[in-house]
Amino acid sequence: MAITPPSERLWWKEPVERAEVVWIVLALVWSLIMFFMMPYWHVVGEQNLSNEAYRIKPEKFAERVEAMAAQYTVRQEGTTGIPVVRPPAGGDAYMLGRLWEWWPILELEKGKQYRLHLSSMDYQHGFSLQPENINISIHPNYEMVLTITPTSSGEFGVVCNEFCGIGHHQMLGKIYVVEK
Ligand SMILES: [Cu+2]
Repeated sequence: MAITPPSERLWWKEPVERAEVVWIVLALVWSLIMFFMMPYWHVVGEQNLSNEAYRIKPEKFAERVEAMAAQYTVRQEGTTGIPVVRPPAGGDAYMLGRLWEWWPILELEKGKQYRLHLSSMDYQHGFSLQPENINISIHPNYEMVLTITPTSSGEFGVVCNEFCGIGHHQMLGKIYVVEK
């Protein structure tokens, strides 16, 4: 029975079974490979974002997004009334997440670098850029800043991939990348 002590009191002094040693070594080697793959893929595979995070109040962030929209809106998206904003190349671009939209729509220039600021007004949202598959979690009170350079032009979708309530599936945004 397990609640009684082992019959051999010095049970830890027994030699480890050979097969067990093999498995421990295999697991150790594999975990070390995975450990070093993380920084390796960050540089070579370009799989992780080199993002920065800052504290910011949602009201403050909303102010900045609205200031950008007020200054650089170039048109409205169809009949939706959603502004399409074209921030200056090389500058700051803002997008906010809230129940249930990514706002506003951005228009960026191919080959130009931008500082893309992302934050949430309410709950946790996911910023998933499709079809590029760039993903980052977005939280209220934190501003995530990504330094990005669009390498291809076209229309890119932003999908929320953190479940955020009844309208989660409708939480979409858009980024246009245009050639100069
Ligand atoms: Cu969401």
